Amino acid sequence: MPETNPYPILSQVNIPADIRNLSIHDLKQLCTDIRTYMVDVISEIGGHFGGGLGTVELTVALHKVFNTPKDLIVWDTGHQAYPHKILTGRKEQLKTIRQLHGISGFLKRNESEYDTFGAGHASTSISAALGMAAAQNYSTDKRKVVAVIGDGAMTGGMAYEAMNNSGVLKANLIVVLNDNNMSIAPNVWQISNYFNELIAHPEYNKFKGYVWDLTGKLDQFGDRLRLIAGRLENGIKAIVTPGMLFEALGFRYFGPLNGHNLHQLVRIFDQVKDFNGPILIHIITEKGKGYKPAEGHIQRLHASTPFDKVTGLAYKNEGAPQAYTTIFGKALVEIVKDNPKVIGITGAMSDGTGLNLLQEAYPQNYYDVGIAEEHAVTFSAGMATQGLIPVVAVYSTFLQRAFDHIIHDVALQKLHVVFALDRAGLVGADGPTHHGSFDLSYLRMIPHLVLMAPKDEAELRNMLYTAVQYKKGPIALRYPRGSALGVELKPGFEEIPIGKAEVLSAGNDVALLAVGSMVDYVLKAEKKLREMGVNPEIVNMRFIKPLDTELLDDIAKRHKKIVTLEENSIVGGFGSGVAEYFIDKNYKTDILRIGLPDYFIDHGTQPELHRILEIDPEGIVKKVVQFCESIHYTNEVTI
Ligand SMILES: Cc1ncc(C[n+]2csc(CCOP(=O)(O)OP(=O)(O)O)c2C)c(N)n1
Repeated sequence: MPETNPYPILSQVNIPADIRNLSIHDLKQLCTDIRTYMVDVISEIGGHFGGGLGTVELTVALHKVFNTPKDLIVWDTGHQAYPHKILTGRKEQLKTIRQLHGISGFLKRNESEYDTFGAGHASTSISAALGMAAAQNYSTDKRKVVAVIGDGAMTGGMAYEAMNNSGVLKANLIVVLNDNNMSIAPNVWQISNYFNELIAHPEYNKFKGYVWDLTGKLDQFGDRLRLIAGRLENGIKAIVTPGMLFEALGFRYFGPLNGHNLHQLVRIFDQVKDFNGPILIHIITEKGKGYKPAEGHIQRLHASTPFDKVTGLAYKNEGAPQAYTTIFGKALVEIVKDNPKVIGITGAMSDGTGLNLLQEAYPQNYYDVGIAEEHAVTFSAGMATQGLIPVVAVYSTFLQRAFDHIIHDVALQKLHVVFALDRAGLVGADGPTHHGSFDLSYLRMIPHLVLMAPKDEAELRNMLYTAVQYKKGPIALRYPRGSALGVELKPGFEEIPIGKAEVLSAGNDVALLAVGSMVDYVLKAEKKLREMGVNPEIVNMRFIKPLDTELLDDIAKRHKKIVTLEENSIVGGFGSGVAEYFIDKNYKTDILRIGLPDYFIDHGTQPELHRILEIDPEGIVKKVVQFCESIHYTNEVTI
């Protein structure tokens, strides 16, 4: 029997031009093919999933109606753009997504001319698209610009700043609001609740059907008429209200439409694409659409490691120690049990940060503020003024958003806010938008802020406890993505003296000063170093700020060679702090800083990236031995 092609239409499509002449019937089959292909590929290799399943019809409709790549589509965040990648020349490459040297899991300008704007962090699309739309004023060959933003990303303040500015500029910009009522977890968007109530309203549905039938026959004037008719209709004032927020900001609002009705999407895009001024098209979609396990799953398989296609369940990593995230979440629950003034705050990342455990145990001590990291920080500052102890649990990369808020709202007022930074260091498959490469640099410079990094999960627990006890001002701890080391966890907590390091091994050839994840790697490198005749003193510095200056003074007396190790950019990080201290003290010491280089690091697994950057135990041995030899050599020449 001849094999049936599982993707009959998709196998004939490589770029958007291939779909422009397809019938609606074939386009619908194309949507089915894309879903099947996504399930086949992503179940094998893992990746973002639910969002993309929800944007299949939207992606097909956009590329059918708009003349991409000349016309510009800006995807917010980018995790939902797998169908876009499939349709824009990267069908085969999808099999390499998020892998070393493979394509990125997000949009990347240097990956494809169809990726108009790089992203990974949420809520940037309308601003970027507005900039592109404004740029058309300087061009004779004008492009149309479309931003696609999810309801989750709409909880980020910049989306509103951009909409306000769009209205002022009267820019020719189409915003598609992809509303699936989900962020990663169920969304915390107040406006969404409002839409839902309206959409569920029987009068709304009755009227909507009537108006749609009538106006559907009236091509491009139909939608406008629909709004006007809505305003006139007696007793159904609610019908015009879904769009009123956007209309107040200067947008013409269309919707809500069924975002899985391809025919309807093609028609609305055709109708509005030549309109002037800002347009907002509100579509309702379902995250995980078309794949039963995702449709039924609470997080709609937002992202997953490889999984069983039938059940949707991720294959288990048997025997791996608990993740740092879980250790943190459990420790916080224990702390809150004894101290109800401690409050956990997340920006739409409850599972990602382990705060879901707090949410389950003590919901009244838990806040999800939406994808709004700036707000999360200032909200916490406000809480701290009232004697509460907020713990902002956030990925290192996303806290970058709130830099001014940490300085202006927290540190300047010496407020006791605890920052628990997950995913510090290289995160692996998510790549440069998500690596936590900079927190030691951007936090170390802030006055009054205490900054710590645990060497293992036991120390993480104690540092969290220490941070909660510390009443004098802001205090942060940062820990890596993934499994912890599997060390024994003692019941209870111990307070760690602020600014005190821990000497782990004695030696007199070189001092290896490490923080966080690098401590374990240095200990793994130790044996090899000693075998090679290098006797290192090994220190777990614990504190990046304040540094243990008493110990550093002592080390400066005993060592001529110092190596600092951190999983952070070497620019402005822990090593820079040590070097600055040594310069200020006029210590004549040679310092080698090992850390992340001063460029953006692509995606790959954590071990792959550590190996390539030579910050794994083998790389550390190599660098330390070279350093010791080169100093030795230099000294000989000088003498
Ligand atoms: C600034 C920032 N904070 C947090 C995240 C993590 N994050 C990635 S996607 C996502 C949910 C996005 O929801 P939505 O925009 O509705 O898209 P959907 O996945 O529902 O299609 C979150 C919170 C992020 N990417 N950027």
